[in-house]
Amino acid sequence: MAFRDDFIWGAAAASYQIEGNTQGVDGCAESVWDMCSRRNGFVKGTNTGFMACDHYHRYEEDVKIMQSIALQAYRLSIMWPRVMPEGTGKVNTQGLDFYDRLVDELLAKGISPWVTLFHWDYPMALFHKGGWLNDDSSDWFAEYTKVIVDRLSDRVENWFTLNEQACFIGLGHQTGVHAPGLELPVKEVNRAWHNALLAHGKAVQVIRSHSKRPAKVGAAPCFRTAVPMTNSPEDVAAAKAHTFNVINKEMFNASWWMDPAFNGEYPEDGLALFGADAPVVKPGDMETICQPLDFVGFNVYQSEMVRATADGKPEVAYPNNYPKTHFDWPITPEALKWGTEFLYERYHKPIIVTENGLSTNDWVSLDGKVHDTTRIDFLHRYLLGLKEASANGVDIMGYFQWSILDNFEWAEGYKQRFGLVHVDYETMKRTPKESALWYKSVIESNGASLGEASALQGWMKPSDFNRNTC
Ligand code: GCO
Repeated sequence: MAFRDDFIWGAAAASYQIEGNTQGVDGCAESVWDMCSRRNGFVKGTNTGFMACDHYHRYEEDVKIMQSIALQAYRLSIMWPRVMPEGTGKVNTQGLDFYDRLVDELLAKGISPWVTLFHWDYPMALFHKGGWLNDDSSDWFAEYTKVIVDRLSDRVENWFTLNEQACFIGLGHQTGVHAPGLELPVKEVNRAWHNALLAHGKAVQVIRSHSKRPAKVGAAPCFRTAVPMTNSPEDVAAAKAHTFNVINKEMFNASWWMDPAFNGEYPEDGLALFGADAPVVKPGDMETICQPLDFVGFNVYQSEMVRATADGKPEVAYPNNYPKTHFDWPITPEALKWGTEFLYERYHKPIIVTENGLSTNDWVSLDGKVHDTTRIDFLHRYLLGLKEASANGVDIMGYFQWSILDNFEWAEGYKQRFGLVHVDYETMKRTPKESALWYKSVIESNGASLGEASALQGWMKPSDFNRNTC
């Protein structure tokens, strides 16, 4: 079996990374990413997201490009402080109107909007009140969610609550390399973690109870994934264990997010590892967090390679001479095969790939085109991995390439280009890359143009890995 007949082919982007016009424009207030953009050295090259791709003013042109690529769906996010400058209370109608226009424009061009409520642009006004550490933060998020659902749910049917909690809590509150740039002790990190999970649960409740159309809801988490070095049952079991075991006190252990959201409990090994630093769970919290979801969103770019030691324990095999992206991430197309299989086996929900893509350093050639052949090969291989999982019976609903446009890559500034469309940040000129045309042919053939998944075999060579390094 190839991809299902109603497979959803899309691309994604996020408000702060493309919209720009954050600095008071039409009443937009600052987010924690604006604050960190102002902090010297936080973002490479002293770049900021203040103007990004100016999508706020150029959305019509951008949607037209999406249509020319034959996109069926577009995953967008809403900038909370654009809509509610104080985070709660007063609604900024001008800000909300923008998303109204965007949704209408997408629908007019036959593109289905998939809305992410939160993709990291947290209102500064709420950060001043303690942000995710404040135990009222999940109620603030529920209030904001209601405003969005009241306005858009007559047209929007598909929702994601939070994007990558592991990043905005783990990188934002633990290692401090993302906004708001905090380096808190684990106990406080877990407090913010638990509040964000509660926010997810309450948002699902609000969507379900207020949506004007039957709504489908999920989230878009990210976490450490693993692929086995070989297909031996021992290596496969080791890769699975490495994916779900809570192996450290960072926030990238899959089950630390997925088990509460899907099963209503924190995993035992995580509770044991965190001990007194584990989240404080009040009566009813886990019921609030564990709301019925329609799908598992899966953001995936790379995997660790894992093999079994002689006694069956997972061991990471570190790549030596191995192809890497401009970000220095190993290229592991099998992540889409094994990652989706492992998730499906454990949580039994349809899977939608909410992000996947390659960062390069593309430029416009003398002939006026962008020849991004590496992106084509990257997407081709990863999609073959996904096709194989689908052939093996994993219920895969769709795929969102990251990203429609080159954009503000957080602490990396504009250095990493992930787009199907090149953006000249001086002139804001958009140039669809060769990969955009290629992706169109994949969409139009529902993945048939990718060929057989077996072409992927032999990509990962054991000789590319060192046995004893770490
Ligand atoms: C993330 C975010 C995206 C990134 C993308 C590439 O995963 O960090 O969801 O906003 O831009 O993943 O790093």
